[in-house]
Amino acid sequence: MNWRKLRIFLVTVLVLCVIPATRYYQIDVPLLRFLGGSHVDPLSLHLSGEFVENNLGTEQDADGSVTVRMIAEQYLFVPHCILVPAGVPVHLRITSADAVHSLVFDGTEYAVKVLPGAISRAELQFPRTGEYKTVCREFCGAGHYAMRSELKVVPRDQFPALRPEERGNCAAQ
Ligand SMILES: [Cu+2]
Repeated sequence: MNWRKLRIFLVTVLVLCVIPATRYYQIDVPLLRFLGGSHVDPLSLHLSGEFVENNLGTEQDADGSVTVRMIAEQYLFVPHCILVPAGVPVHLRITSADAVHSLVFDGTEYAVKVLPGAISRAELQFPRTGEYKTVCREFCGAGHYAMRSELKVVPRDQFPALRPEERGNCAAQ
C-alpha cells in the first residue's frame, strides 16, 4: 500500500467535500432540482404553465402560509415589487427566462440561485414588517447592476384584506 498516494487521495476528497459545505448559504441547489425533474421551458414561461403572468406574485395558501412565484430575467425580477405577510412561511418558487441569476434579499442571509430551465425553491420567513431590496448577485450581463426590486413585509392581519392584484404590486399600496 502506498501511504503517500492514499493521503493525497484522502485530502482531495476532503477538499471536494468542504467546497459545497461552504456554500450552505445558497439555500437552494438548482442543479439537484434540475436532475430531480422540476423542469420548465424558459422560452415559453409567459405562454403556459405555472409562471404565466397572472399566476406570478403572492398567493395565500389554505394553511396561512403564502407561495410567491417570480421570474428572473435580464434585467429585472417579475413582479417588480412583492408583498408578503410578516411571520408566516413563504414558499418561494422562481425560475429564469434567460441567464443564471441569484436573488438576494438585502439584510437577510437568503440567497437563491436561479437557472433557466429549473425551478428554484426556497423556504423563507420575514419576522418583522419592513422593506427589503432584492438584488441580483450573479453577474448576468450589462444591466446586472441595475437588476434590483423590492419586497415589502406587511402585518400578518393586513395581508388577507388585500386584493390579489395588490399583492404583486407595491405601487397599489
Ligand atoms: Cu441577474
